[in-house]
Amino acid sequence: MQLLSNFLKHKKIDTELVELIDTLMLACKEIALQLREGELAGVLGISDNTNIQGETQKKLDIISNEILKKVLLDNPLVRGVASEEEDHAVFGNPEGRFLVTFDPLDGSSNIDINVSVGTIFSVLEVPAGEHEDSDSLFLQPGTQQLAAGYVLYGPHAVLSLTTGDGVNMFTLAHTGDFLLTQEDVTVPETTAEFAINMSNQRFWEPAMRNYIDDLLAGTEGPRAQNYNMRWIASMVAEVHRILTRGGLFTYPWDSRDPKKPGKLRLMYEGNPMSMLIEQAGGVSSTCYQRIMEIQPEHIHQRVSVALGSREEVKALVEYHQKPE
Ligand code: AHM
Ligand code: MG
Repeated sequence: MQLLSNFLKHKKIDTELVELIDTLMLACKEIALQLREGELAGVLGISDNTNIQGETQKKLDIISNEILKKVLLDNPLVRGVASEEEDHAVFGNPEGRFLVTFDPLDGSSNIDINVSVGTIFSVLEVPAGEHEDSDSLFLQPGTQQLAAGYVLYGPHAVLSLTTGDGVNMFTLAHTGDFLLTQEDVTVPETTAEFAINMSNQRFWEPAMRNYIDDLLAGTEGPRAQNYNMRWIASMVAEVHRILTRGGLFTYPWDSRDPKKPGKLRLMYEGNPMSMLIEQAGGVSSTCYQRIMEIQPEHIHQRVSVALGSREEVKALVEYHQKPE
């Protein structure tokens, strides 16, 4: 089985990018170790802090964020990092070439119940020209990503990675190496499985309500097949399922906070997951536009997300094009 770095070298990926990915994996291995011991390491439960989005931080949100920040900023290739858990971007080497955004521990509401969580990351390049250190360096559409991926900390830890030439998966071995386990992952074009938090139904737009009603009608309804539903409340685990066997995942806009375009964050969740899904042949949309074409206005921007199997996401988007 091939080592991650050998695989990337064989694919002739830019050697600096390979080095950066190795650095990211060093941090993720440390996070995996912290997670493994749970209660024994005293890392479960909430902290006294809230993040910029007003969410209470779990102890492991903070620990994972600190590990990623430290390990990445120690690498001179890194100009700066932007994290879901930091108010503003944090900067390292002024000559660094890369910008990294991350959600250090996605699905952290699941930590205390020992359900899968993950680290999501996206790599951008510092734009050409003279720029001062500021959040604005990161405000690039998802189409500019050089690489994106996640490490899912489940029964085993798995990296799903794209550098813009397909998606490959690597499993963390007991030796501490990530080994290639799935090459050229593709999302099946059709599916009969969807993922949405149904408890928010009364807050959705009519188009989303109509679409889900039609799925629930099964063979009796216009979609003419029975659908199965899953909701893990860890996007990283839902996307892993979709990359593995297809499906549709959506966290749509809802009227609980009409000013926010959704719950998920464009730069830490929307863009990296969209790049993975598109690179595996799937579709990722807000239901109105391709997520990766959105020009971000601020680093913590939210976005409505619908991604997964090509035909199913297209069907959902069509519901949003029909007049009400
Ligand atoms: P987080 O980054 O704070 O963990 O929030 C994002 C998570 C996603 O992983 C998941 O899809 C969603 O929030 C679950 O939300 P809900 O609790 O509304 O089901
Ligand atoms: Mg998250």
